[in-house]
Amino acid sequence: MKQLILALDVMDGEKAMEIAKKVAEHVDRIKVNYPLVLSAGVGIMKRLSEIKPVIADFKIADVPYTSSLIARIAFENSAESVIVHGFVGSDTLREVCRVAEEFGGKVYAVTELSSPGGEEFMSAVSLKIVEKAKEAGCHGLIAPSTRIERLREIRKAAGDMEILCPGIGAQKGSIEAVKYADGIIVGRGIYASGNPAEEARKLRRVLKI
Ligand code: NUP
Repeated sequence: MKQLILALDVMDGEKAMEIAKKVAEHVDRIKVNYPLVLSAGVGIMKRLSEIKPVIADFKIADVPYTSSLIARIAFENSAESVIVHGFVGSDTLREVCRVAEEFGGKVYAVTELSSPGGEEFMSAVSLKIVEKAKEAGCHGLIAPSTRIERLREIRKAAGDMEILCPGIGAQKGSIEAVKYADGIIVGRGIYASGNPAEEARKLRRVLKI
């Protein structure tokens, strides 16, 4: 079953809860990121996790020890998974996976950012990132819906690893991404619309997920 994941990048905790409750029946998981957690506090993750499983998109990108602390904070605050940058290399990837395992959590590694800048440096190494993420024990990958030809390559290299794709909606990613992805991440296209529940429902229909 392919998933629809809400990227809840609003900056008010109560607003986040309100949107999460409204869209709950149409989305599979909720992804939080710095804008919400830095504004509302880390406790928002536990509250949201009572509605849907929470992915902590902290794009962890530090030395192994510091990265392990960040991952631990995410899991201790009810995250079911964390996102780590793939370019950090094997040692950090392994350390984050080790912490995740303690909590029965999952780790997704960013291959190349969906934004245009993702092509400047990351595209050149993203297939290598796939290999390192797989070796380190990452459960899945984040890959762009904005560059379908890259996504196709990443899927080929990833085998049966889970792939989550951001970019559909505000970043003009292609809905063709759904062919290669296990989950589609949408933020502004849902939460910034007049009717988030209706938008999420429509997206499911358009994406046939
Ligand atoms: O490559 C990535 N692109 C991306 O947009 C990796 C990500 N984690 N994201 C995140 O997905 C981004 O930080 C935001 O939280 C979400 C996309 O939101 P939107 O562009 O649909 O509003």
